[in-house]
Amino acid sequence: MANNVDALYIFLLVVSGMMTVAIFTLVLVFAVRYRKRPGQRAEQIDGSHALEITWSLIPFCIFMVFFAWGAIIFFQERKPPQNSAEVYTVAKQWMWKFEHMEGQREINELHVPIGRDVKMIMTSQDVIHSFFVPAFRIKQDVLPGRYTVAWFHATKAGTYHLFCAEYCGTMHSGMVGSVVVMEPKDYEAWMGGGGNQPLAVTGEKLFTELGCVTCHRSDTQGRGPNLVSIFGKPVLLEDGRTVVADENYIRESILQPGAKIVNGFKPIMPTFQGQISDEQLNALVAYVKSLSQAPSGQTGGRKMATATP
Ligand SMILES: [Cu+2]
Repeated sequence: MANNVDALYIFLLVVSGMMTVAIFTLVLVFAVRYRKRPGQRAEQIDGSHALEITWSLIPFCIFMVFFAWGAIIFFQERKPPQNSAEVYTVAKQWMWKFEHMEGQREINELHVPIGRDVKMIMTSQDVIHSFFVPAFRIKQDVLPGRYTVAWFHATKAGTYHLFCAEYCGTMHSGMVGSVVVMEPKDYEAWMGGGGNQPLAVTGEKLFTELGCVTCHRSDTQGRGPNLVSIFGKPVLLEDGRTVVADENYIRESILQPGAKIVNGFKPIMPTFQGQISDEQLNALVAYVKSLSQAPSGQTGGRKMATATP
């Protein structure tokens, strides 16, 4: 992606440079060539449609190239590929907290392997931050109260700067870190240590502890919707709207259960706003997502927790 961004940027620079040179050259040439001479009078010109159409159409076409090229890159950068490795990210004054699906947690350092698509699912615990890795040419605001997403595919081993690119308070300039890109075998070795609990398993435990499991059952008897295989699918709401069950939808349904009531259910779920941390919320979202993953998915198709009577 970085190469594409650079190519567009260089194209913009070259076109701007050429236009600047052309304009200044013409200013000088015309100033000399059409300078005032004794006895000469100005001639009235009534305009030329051909000329006006030409000087409108050519710049228009050039700008449309900027637009189309930029839009293509924009959509590529916005849309993480399916089956990306996911990293849940919580930004706060003034640090970056990362949690891998396998359960590894890191602060201000993010380890990733070469050649894998990595999707960052990010939220903030306080103010607006911005996830910025200049070497990858990605910058994405990180907001409190919702998820934003960025993704990258690292191609070269090394350690790359990570910055917060949104002024977020006194120590904003210290909110820096690094992305460590490793050879796959080094990454496996790094991952192997620690014996961490996968995020979805943490989520499953919370799902039981918080009592979610008593209403959200995998059979049809539950007072809440069955959550198996809902992720990424359209959900029909009580008011007739249809929304896609993405990360933000699951997040909102936990924090503001009344915001989007699923068709056929009653607004009886209590809110968990202020009662669970962003990390716990991420674990719950990861768990609900894991209920929809094919057995070949990264955490394997999980079965839904069942309430013990
Ligand atoms: Cu910040």
